Amino acid sequence: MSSRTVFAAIAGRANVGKSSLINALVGERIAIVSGKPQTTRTKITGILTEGDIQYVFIDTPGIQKVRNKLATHMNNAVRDSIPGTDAALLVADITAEPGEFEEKLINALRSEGIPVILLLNKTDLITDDEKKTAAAEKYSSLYDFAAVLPISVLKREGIGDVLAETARFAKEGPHYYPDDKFTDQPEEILAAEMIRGRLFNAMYDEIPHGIAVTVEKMSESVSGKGEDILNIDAVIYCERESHKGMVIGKGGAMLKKIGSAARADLEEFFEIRVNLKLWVKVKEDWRNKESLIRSFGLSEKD
Ligand SMILES: Nc1nc2c(ncn2[C@@H]2O[C@H](COP(=O)(O)OP(=O)(O)OP(=O)(O)O)[C@@H](O)[C@H]2O)c(=O)[nH]1
Ligand SMILES: [Mg+2]
Repeated sequence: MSSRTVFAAIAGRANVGKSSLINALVGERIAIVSGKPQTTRTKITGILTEGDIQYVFIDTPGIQKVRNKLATHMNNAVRDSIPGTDAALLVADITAEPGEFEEKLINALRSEGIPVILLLNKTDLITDDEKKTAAAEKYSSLYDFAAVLPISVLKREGIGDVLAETARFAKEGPHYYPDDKFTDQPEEILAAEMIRGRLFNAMYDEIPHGIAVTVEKMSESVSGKGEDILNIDAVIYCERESHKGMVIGKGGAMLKKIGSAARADLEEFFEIRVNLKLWVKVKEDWRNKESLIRSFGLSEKD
């Protein structure tokens, strides 16, 4: 049987559902999802192998106005993800008009000569079919898309169509990754992101954007009862003392809540008992310090 591989970048403005989509496509929670814009900070590879075809999807941060050095790195991660891919999946919110961000992205994709599949996500939010068609028409006047698909990642509608359209751009050749691999992210990064995801979701209204999580140590041991345990030591970095206080919460309540939710996620993902230790530290203005951005694994140059 001949084998084929397709590389597809997932791009779009913040909060449109790119990370939700990569998780749905791959069938694993490899990218964190939140209702807050600018959740994803680096590019994340999700892999799906079905029969002879391997899909390599690259989730990217939502493009944004540059407010600090981290934002520049996030936008660069998008720019660096596009060249060399066989197709781009441009995700947009079907309830919103195309704007400056979409036009910029479309222009960048046009200049790279990459076929673009437009995914109009969140169809579950509109019941009127005419509105769906109107959105598709508005976008279609901007570019000659390879396909325009209305989808709802939330309802799992249209995911199969996304795969079918992406498969059209697959190229003959050996698979790039082993067939059972679903992400190229190291375990430490996956674990750190799961913790950051819980922080984002537990502190929805007050969460400061300047939060980073690093996993300092991951090691396995055996408990007194002979049970395998994964020990994870992680540090939550905040930009200010006041933020640290918020993350810890009254009597440590918030940190406890985040810790136990994150531990449950980690146990489900790694399929092993997890002993999670969390520390909270302050690194002032880290989002403007290149060395810290790099040490948190957020520099695209690494
Ligand atoms: N109603 C609805 N909500 C959705 C759908 N897909 C994703 N969402 C929600 O949209 C929000 C943003 O989802 P993400 O997947 O984090 O979006 P993103 O594009 O990766 O965002 P950034 O990483 O910040 O650029 C979350 O609250 C999701 O639950 C959908 O099909 N319908
Ligand atoms: Mg995302």
